[in-house]
Amino acid sequence: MLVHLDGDRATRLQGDPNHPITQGFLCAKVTRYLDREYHPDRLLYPQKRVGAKGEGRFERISWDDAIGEVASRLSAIAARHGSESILPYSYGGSLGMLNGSGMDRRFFHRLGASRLDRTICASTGSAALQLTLGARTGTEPEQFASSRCIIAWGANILATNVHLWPFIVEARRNGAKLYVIDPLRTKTASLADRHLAIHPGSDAALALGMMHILFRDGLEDRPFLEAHCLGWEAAQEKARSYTPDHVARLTGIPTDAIEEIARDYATRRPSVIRMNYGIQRSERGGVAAHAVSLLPAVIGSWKEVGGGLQLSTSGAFAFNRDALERPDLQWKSALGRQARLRNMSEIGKELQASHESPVHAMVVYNSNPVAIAPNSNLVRAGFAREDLFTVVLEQFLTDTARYADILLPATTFLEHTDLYFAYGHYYLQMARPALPAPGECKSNVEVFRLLALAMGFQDDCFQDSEDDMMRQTLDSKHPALRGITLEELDARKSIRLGISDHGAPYLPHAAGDFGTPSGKCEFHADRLSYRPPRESRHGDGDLREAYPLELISAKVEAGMNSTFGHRDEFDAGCGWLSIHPDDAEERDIVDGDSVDLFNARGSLQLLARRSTVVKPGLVAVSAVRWGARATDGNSINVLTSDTLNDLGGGPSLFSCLVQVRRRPDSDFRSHVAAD
Ligand SMILES: Nc1nc2c(c(=O)[nH]1)N[C@H]1C(S)=C(S)[C@@H](COP(=O)(O)OP(=O)(O)OC[C@H]3O[C@@H](n4cnc5c(=O)[nH]c(N)nc54)[C@H](O)[C@@H]3O)O[C@H]1N2
Ligand SMILES: Nc1nc2c(c(=O)[nH]1)N[C@H]1C(S)=C(S)[C@@H](COP(=O)(O)OP(=O)(O)OC[C@H]3O[C@@H](n4cnc5c(=O)[nH]c(N)nc54)[C@H](O)[C@@H]3O)O[C@H]1N2
Ligand SMILES: [Mo]
Repeated sequence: MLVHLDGDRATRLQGDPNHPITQGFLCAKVTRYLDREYHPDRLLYPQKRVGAKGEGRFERISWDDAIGEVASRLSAIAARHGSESILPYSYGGSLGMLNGSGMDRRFFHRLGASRLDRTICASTGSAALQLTLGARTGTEPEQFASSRCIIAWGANILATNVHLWPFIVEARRNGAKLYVIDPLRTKTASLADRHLAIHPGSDAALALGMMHILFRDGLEDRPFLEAHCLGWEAAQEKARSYTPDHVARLTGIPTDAIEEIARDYATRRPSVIRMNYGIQRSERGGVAAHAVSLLPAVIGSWKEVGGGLQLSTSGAFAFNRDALERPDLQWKSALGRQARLRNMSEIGKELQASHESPVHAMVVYNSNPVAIAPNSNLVRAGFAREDLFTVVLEQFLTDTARYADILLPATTFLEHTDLYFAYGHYYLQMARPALPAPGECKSNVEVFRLLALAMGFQDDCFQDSEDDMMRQTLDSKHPALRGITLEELDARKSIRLGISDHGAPYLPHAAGDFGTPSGKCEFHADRLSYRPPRESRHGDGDLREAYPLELISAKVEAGMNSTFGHRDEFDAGCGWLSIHPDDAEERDIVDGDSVDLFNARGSLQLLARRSTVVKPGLVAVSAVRWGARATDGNSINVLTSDTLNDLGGGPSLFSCLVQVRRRPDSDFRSHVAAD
């Protein structure tokens, strides 16, 4: 992206017209990033808590005092309770490698802190790809332009992946057909040729149903299966019972649509699947992602430009992560045991004082766990513990920042140097600061460097500059990084990774080459079956009686998880519950009514909107608004479950049963237009 400057002030942000993916435009949320950059609520100085935990009252202190206090408290806690009682918590605030998984990792490794299992977003789907393909390889976005059948599977492309859309538009201009498989009629779904409004969590059944039809009609690519796949015969056998009629009952998708998508997928070639992480955020999301990721092998579409599948692209290249993160500095017990691994999706449980190995200090950066982690009443209770020492590095006073004992002001991506690995595409990028850091903001790299020095860590790596760190990271044997230097990045900013020769289309599995133990695409037929999630209308009977509606709290165009929680429009957008007119009628709810959305885990106050974006039995709320912006102080995740799903230790955010009730005090029934 380009930053237009007037002196040292930015006047406009723009997509780089010369960038093959950005193509001159930015997404809805970042195009207005300057309002965030210069927002009066930016945190500008280090602060120390003076109010109660969570109250958000602080007083300004100096950086020297802040770093001194954090270092001495962490040292004391490590000495008294062991270093594993200290936990870093970070995720998607920055996709920069230095500020997201660089100096911070070195610091916590050296400290001997508990390790964080970063599962909140993508670990389930990643594990599924690993199982099927042996790597997280995926079709290049550019190749979508050559596809004739595109399936967006649990992928709200227009909202969350808008830079793929121009390629889809181009493909459709050439006659491609777009299917969207999503329980919600998202904007993406409403623009599809056919929207399959699947029951949440039933994707494995649909994938097996498609397999059934492909094999039944002889549409499979037998040579590809025979040469490059393992276990497909057993999967074919498994798929036999997933007849279109049966699958229609399991998924809520009409039989004719199941027949149509399977036939088009096999015959309108090349055909490609854009699976996104929406599909794996349910109790059985791992099996679902595994089942879907087998389909390209069944029809042999990995051979074609514009075929295959994309969930992730990150398995096609490898940086020198060891040099960047320095896992060798880690604490190990005399018996070689590594520090405890704590799952970030279970942070509520991890923070309970009664835990077998209690956490006594948290350092949070690039994340807002009080808002975004499931079962947030439990998370909040953990953060409220008086005996928990909490440090938060933030740009804004988020729900989590309110619980900080020491709150440190962070730079934005416009103000620090970083290396950005390719997410959804195959370009490596580097950015130098375009703008000066306001007030006393510091980058994560700088803060962890200062902390390391204050704690007396002598290792040379804590003296490294950002440039040192980038050179170390680029120093990889992986062919995709061959010849890419910091100098070249400085000159060009964005460089295509060497994933194919001379810029030829990237076809990772045209001739097999799977990274699995067998070297083949692996069909794990033993796992391939459909069981309904417990938290679904087909699941556990008792739960369903009390909480008959399924909640999906998916992402929106205007937000980035909870990052833009300070914006009024985003905030207002997340205050609505979409409920089908039939379900609203049954509960005497009209547009604009104030309602309680609740289950056994929590309750949330919202405004209702009758809408056919959801089908009967389903409700939807946009995610994730800060609790601090809601009248009752609650984020949507008071309702979501911290039950882990079936693969990779991920959360089951989208398997969530709820009930809705009109609030007794809802006597003003405002007139609000239905959407
Ligand atoms: N504008 C914007 N862009 C973003 C983000 C953002 O918050 N805002 N977040 C970024 C991040 S962190 C991520 S991980 C990606 C995620 O990108 P996506 O995976 O596209 O986003 P989600 O909203 O998690 O889920 C996508 C869709 O899955 C649907 N879904 C829910 N349950 C099921 C199911 O059981 N089966 C199927 N087939 N579909 C289901 C939801 O209704 C939703 O429309 O987006 C990134 N891009
Ligand atoms: N109900 C529900 N819950 C969800 C999801 C959902 O779809 N529905 N999505 C899940 C997913 S996919 C994800 S990835 C997680 C995301 O959860 P998080 O990773 O916590 O993402 P954000 O809410 O965007 O919060 C990131 C924070 O990092 C801060 N930040 C940005 N850059 C920097 C920096 O350079 N330094 C520091 N110190 N801070 C910085 C931002 O100000 C922001 O407050 O949420 C998950 N939770
Ligand atoms: Mo995510």
